Amino acid sequence: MASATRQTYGQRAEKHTNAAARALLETIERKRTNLCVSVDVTKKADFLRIIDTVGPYICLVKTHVDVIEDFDAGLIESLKELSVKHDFQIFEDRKFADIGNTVALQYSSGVYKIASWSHITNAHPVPGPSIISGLASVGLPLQRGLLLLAEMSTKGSLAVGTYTDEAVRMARANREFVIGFIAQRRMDGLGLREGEAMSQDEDFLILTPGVGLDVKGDGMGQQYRTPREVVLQDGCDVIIVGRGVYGKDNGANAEAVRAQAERYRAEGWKAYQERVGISE
Ligand code: 5BU
Repeated sequence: MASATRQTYGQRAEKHTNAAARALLETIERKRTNLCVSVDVTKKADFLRIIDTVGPYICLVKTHVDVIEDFDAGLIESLKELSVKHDFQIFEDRKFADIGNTVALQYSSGVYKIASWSHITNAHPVPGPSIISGLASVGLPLQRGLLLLAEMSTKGSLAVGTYTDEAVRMARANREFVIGFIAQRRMDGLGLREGEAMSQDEDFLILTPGVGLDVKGDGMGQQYRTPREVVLQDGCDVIIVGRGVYGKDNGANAEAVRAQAERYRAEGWKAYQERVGISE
C-alpha cells in the first residue's frame, strides 16, 4: 500500500476509522481545499465576518475562543450555522496540558464547553498518556478527534527529538482518538523501538501552522514556510494560515481576505496534487 503521502484525501477518508478524521478528509476532497484558516481576532463581529468570507475556500476553521472579548453562547450557534452553510469542520486550538481529570473538565465544561461544538482539538503530550484518556472520556462518545502537538512552528521550540518521538508513540497507542499531529513534517516511522514496524493502516493527519507566502516571521518567534514547502516537500496534510489571510486590520477588507483565502487554497491544493501525482 502506498504511504499516506501518495494517497488522495478521498482514498484516506475511506479507510479512516475515526469519524472526525474521516469528516475532515471527506471535506478536503469534496471542496478541493486543504486550507485551514486560523481566526485570531477579539471581536465577535470580526470573527464571524472573516469566517463567512473565507468559508467557501476552507476545510477547517481554527479558533482560539478564549481571545474573543464579547463571547456569548450565540457566537457558537452562529459558528455552527456557518460550518453548515459553508461545509467546514471546526478546530479549537486549546492546547490542553494538564492532568486527565482537569482537562476533561476544561474540555466539557466552563464557559466554552469546547467538546460540544469543536470537532477537533489538540493537546500537549507533556503530561503523558493520561491527557489522552482524560480528553477521550469526553470526546470519544461525541465522535471527536484529538491532535497531539509533536512540534511547534516557533523559533527555539523544545518539542524536538525524543519529545517528538514519544508524542508519536503516545498517539500510536491511542489511535481511536488521536487522529494526528500539529507538526512541521510527516511523522511516519518516528517513535518506533528496535524491532517494531509501522502498522500498514496507520494514517495520522499532519496539520501545520506557521504558513505564509509573503513574510518569513512576525517578530514574536513565529516562523513561516510556504504551502509548497509544507505540503509537497514535508508531506503535511493541512496548511493553517492566520494573519496571511485576514491581514493586519482584523479582516476589515472582505475582498482582500477572500482573495488571500483563494490564493492559499490554490497554493495548498497545487502542492498536494503534485505530491500525489494528479493534475485534476
Ligand atoms: P498566524 O497568524 O498564521 O501566524 O497564526 C498561526 C496560528 O497557529 C495561531 O493561532 C497560533 O496560535 C497557531 N500555532 C502556531 O502558529 N504554531 C504552532 O506551533 C502551533 C499553533 Br501548535
